[in-house]
Amino acid sequence: MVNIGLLGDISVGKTSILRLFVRYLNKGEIENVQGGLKCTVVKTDFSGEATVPGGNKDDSLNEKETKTIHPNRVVFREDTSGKAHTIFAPGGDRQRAVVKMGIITISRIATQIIAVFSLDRELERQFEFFNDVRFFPDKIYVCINKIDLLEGDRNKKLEELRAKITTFFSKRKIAINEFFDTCGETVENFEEVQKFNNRVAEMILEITTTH
Ligand SMILES: Nc1nc2c(ncn2[C@@H]2O[C@H](COP(=O)(O)OP(=O)(O)O)[C@@H](O)[C@H]2O)c(=O)[nH]1
Ligand SMILES: [Mg+2]
Repeated sequence: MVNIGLLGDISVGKTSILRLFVRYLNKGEIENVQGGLKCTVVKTDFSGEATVPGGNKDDSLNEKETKTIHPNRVVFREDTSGKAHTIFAPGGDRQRAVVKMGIITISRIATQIIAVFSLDRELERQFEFFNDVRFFPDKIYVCINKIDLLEGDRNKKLEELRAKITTFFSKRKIAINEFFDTCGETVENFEEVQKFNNRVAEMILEITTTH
């Protein structure tokens, strides 16, 4: 059994990634991705999600801006082997004591960590989040999310970002197993949306099945 912790600054897409993964399981899409296999959702808990009053999502579409207070959680099972795994995604707002407690708890119980970064803001700001996380394994995974927002020469920019992230963690003696580039939303007008949505599912499957 693998316990995955998704950690990262506020609004990088941790909750979206978890919801997308659940959708892949519920719709059977999980079997069609690279390394795909049949899995079933055992339990989901998104009760730690609170609606942000006056958030900037469109209320008329019944989309509400939400913020994670208590850690979200998904338990799923590989149908063939029967192995169960849990993914935890605490909130990112470490200024709030209750959220920070969730981050620290999850960083302790997770056996694998995915550090999530977003392409909508400077990396330096996002690194601050990790300065508070005290319990880290020697090796982690990194997810670069919101790939749809990357403009220009994608490979060149991703190389630069990966180098910066590697340097940041190596100062703390943390190595990086692998980088995953993802899109955690069903973004319209993004041609490769399916490919990068799939990467979310592939990332979680790869991490759970190789440990
Ligand atoms: N463009 C884009 N937006 C995303 C992506 N993933 C998440 N979002 C949006 O980013 C915002 C924050 O996402 P959320 O999952 O709540 O972030 P969390 O605070 O890390 O849990 C939401 O409005 C999501 O719809 C992505 O891959 N691309
Ligand atoms: Mg969240």
